[in-house]
Amino acid sequence: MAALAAAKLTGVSKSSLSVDEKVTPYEIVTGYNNYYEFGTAKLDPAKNAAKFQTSPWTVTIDGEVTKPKTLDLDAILKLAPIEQRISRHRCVEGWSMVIPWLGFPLSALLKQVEPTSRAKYVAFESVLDPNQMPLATLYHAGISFPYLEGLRMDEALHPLATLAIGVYDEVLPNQNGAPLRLAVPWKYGFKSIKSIVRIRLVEKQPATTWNNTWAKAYGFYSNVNPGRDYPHSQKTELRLGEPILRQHRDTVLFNGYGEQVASLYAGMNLIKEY
Ligand SMILES: Nc1nc2c(c(=O)[nH]1)N[C@H]1C(S)=C(S)[C@@H](COP(=O)(O)O)O[C@H]1N2
Ligand SMILES: [Mo]
Repeated sequence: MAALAAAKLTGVSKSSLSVDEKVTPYEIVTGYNNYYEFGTAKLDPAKNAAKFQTSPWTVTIDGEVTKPKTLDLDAILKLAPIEQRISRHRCVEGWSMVIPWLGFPLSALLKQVEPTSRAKYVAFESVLDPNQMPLATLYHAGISFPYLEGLRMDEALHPLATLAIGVYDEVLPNQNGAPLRLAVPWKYGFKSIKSIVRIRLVEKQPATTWNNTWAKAYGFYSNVNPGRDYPHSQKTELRLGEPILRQHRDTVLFNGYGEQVASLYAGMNLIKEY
């Protein structure tokens, strides 16, 4: 039997939030991945997640909300028009890409549950299925599972905080976090949590995986910041898929999205509150 072709998404509009930069080739975006539940080497997720079952899928959204909900993927896809959002992606490891996500603002999902005034943060949780993810253990990956992430409420409601359901012109490949993941382009890539099953609106800053693992290196905010070197220099990055002489570039504060997001951090010391 022939392999099923990836489902194409049509009727997509172009977001004005896209960057005008050369998009990273498909083979790199979908072949060079971090998804530790499926192994820690860059080529592992594409191989090991190939048979991961993403249907049926539900996301439960609860906590400090008036209308807690469990939505299936079809319901989520109907919440807002699907846009192409071409975004920079900067991993804390020092490489970067430009990824054409398909999705819509995370705020469209959060508004559904009517957050209360006590909702100050949003906590996200990835799927954890030991049967389908034998490598998702502290022993194999060096981090604990389920993978957890979080945003401050105002960050989560920012129009650049994207709920991605596709990449290029198709539904998300499993290795990219099918069927839905975050893309928070002004922060290091590990904030962009994959394969989300639970979202909780909470009063206090939630625990997050990489912060739990090594707090001195990985802060809750983890905004891209060439001025804060820990755990190694973050001043430059390697843009994957570019000719060798053009690969090296200077890393920019907030990954180049300062004009849109700097006001979220007015009055904060971004070296101390990293
Ligand atoms: N659940 C989960 N989400 C995750 C990760 C992970 O290991 N598990 N890796 C993060 C890291 S470090 C990066 S750089 C991005 C990579 O996304 P991509 O493979 O689609 O480029 O996913 C992030 N989201
Ligand atoms: Mo990353």
